[in-house]
Amino acid sequence: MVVIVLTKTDLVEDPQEFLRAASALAPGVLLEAVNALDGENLRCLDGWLGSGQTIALLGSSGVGKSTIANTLLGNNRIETGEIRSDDDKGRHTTTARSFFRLPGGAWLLDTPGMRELQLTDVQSGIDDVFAEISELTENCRFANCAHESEPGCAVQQAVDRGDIEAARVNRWRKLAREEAINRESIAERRARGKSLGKLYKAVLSEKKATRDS
Ligand SMILES: Nc1nc2c(ncn2[C@@H]2O[C@H](COP(=O)(O)OP(=O)(O)OP(=O)(O)O)[C@@H](O)[C@H]2O)c(=O)[nH]1
Ligand SMILES: [Mg+2]
Ligand SMILES: [Zn+2]
Repeated sequence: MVVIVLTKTDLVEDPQEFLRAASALAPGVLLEAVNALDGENLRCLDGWLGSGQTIALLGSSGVGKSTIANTLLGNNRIETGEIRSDDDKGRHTTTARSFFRLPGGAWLLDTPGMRELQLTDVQSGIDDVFAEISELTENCRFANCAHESEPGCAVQQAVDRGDIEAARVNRWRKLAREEAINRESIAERRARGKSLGKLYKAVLSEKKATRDS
């Protein structure tokens, strides 16, 4: 489950315009807008922070991931960094993943700002977010349709009719392609005998260490 959290509402007059832009990118996705410095304001996230939940904060450097974590934790134990004044970008303050147990019982993973988002195993997520497009693909004439310029492509026809925005189809195609490439390279990596097991183990032992400390 993905929730888009817009931060820094206190710095704009009307966050509505940003909420609208975000929801246009991904119709149907859950959205919240917060002032990450204000605990009361973060109460809107409580629904995802119950006992037994594990959540990860993802986003570019400087957006306020660690600030959200600090406010939820009720202290300032995680270092945060002012954004650069010249280009408003973050300074990559957080450099490693870390796990925290929140007062409400959830586990929170703070992560370094993304330089690049790599997708893996997200086919079902793509199908959810672009449900209307993946449904259409079932009507393409060819089972292996690339939805570019094939005859009888139901996706292209929907674009031509004006039923779907071409830009949305492009975003979908880009993600689908990236997913396919990553899926392939992961399969190769696994075949070479490396596994993600190490990473999972590290996360689990960190989780355990935090719980025991
Ligand atoms: N006014 C305001 N400032 C915020 C808010 N959220 C974060 N900030 C500020 O934005 C700057 C960056 O916040 P961080 O929490 O360090 O950002 P981050 O996403 O953890 O960044 P990296 O660790 O570099 O990936 C800090 O100066 C925060 O105080 C907010 O909702 N309102
Ligand atoms: Mg951070
Ligand atoms: Zn097609």
